[in-house]
Amino acid sequence: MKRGVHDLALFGGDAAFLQPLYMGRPNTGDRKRLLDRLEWALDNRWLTNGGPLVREFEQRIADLAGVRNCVATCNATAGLQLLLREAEVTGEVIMPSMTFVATAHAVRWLGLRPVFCDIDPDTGCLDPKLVEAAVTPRTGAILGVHLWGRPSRVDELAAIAAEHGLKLFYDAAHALGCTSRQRRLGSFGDAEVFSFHATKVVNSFEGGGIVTDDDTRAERLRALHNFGLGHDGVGAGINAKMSEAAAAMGLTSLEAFADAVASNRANYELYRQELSGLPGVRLIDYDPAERNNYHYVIALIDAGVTGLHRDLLLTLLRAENVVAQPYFSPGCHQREPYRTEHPVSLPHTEHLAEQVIALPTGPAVSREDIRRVCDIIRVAAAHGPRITAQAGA
Ligand code: T4K
Repeated sequence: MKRGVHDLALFGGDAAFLQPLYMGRPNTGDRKRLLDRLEWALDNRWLTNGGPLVREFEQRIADLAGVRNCVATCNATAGLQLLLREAEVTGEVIMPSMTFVATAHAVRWLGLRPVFCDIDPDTGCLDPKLVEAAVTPRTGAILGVHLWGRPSRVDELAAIAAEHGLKLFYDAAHALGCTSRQRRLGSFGDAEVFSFHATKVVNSFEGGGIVTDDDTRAERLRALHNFGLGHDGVGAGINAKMSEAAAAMGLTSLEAFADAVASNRANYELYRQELSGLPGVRLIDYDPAERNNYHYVIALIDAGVTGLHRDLLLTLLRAENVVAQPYFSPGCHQREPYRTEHPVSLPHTEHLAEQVIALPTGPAVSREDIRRVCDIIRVAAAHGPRITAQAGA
């Protein structure tokens, strides 16, 4: 018989955490700095349409990515759409399925077809060999994703794009402050898009940033995200601007970025230490030669070894008030409308999606919290088959 979440509590029904422990807690920075900025914007009576706080935020993000231009947007999904629209991409867009569904929906919403390509299991990002094989006369662009801030195979993808005359863009939603061979993510391909959603390492409540070295592209994007005004050549634009309130939060969160990365890294290392040697539970690695923001602590749960499926572990954690997330499962190709419209089998993506779990981290999560989360995982993994039988799973 299937049981409710609370019947599955491992610690005698007493919640291990009295308050929910979330992954994705916002990095809000210094509240006084935020409120001062908001006051300043109100006094200034300039609230949106390329105000001074947005301009300052754009400059800081461009500097961080090591590029000439950043166009701040209302979110990253709209940023991806603007890029594809500006480049007049048609037909098919080759992309991974192992990503948040926003990447695929951004493409589909424009009437383009996402062509899902399997990943390189070492990186979780597009496998260039399979990208090459997926190119057809209908291909309009390649859209890579730097999953969890780990870099895509940027050189190989650039070579494929150049050979076939394709645009190459990156969804860099997770990748602020990360590098590929010491070069900042954000500076590859024709352009990249960061997300500043509340749950990201730097947040502007909602927000995105398109970064590119191409001044003409940036100028056209700037017009396109403001109804196309001021640039007759771009056609019909839309409203995808960032507000001054969002930029106030973005700038404040950015001031806390270095501290957030340091605490994320310490959290990641503690999880690693606590879970090391636990059969069937493995944390994904970050290349020590690269920079990463360590924003995601991703554990892979091998049910064949633990006797406990990832979904049941998520339920057990939830019963103890720990809100972890299956980022990203199922893969986009297994979600509607894609699975009905264009069924495809992607073995590496499916294998990874079956195992993945994003654990609570961020500046609001204490070392004691992490030890307790790991206690729960250890107990669950030690009794996997029995718990599975009891849950009727
Ligand atoms: N590409 C990639 C690879 C992405 O990961 C994303 C977004 C995008 C593109 C699109 O970027 P945007 O257009 O959003 O800028 C969340 C976010 O909504 C989404 O932005 C993010 N990726 C995705 C990974 O996560 P949900 O539906 O899973 O979020 P939700 O509400 O379940 O929250 C996740 C966790 O964060 C929970 O444990 C609660 C906690 N949380 C959340 C919010 C909003 C907080 O503690 N405080 C908060 O304010 O999608």
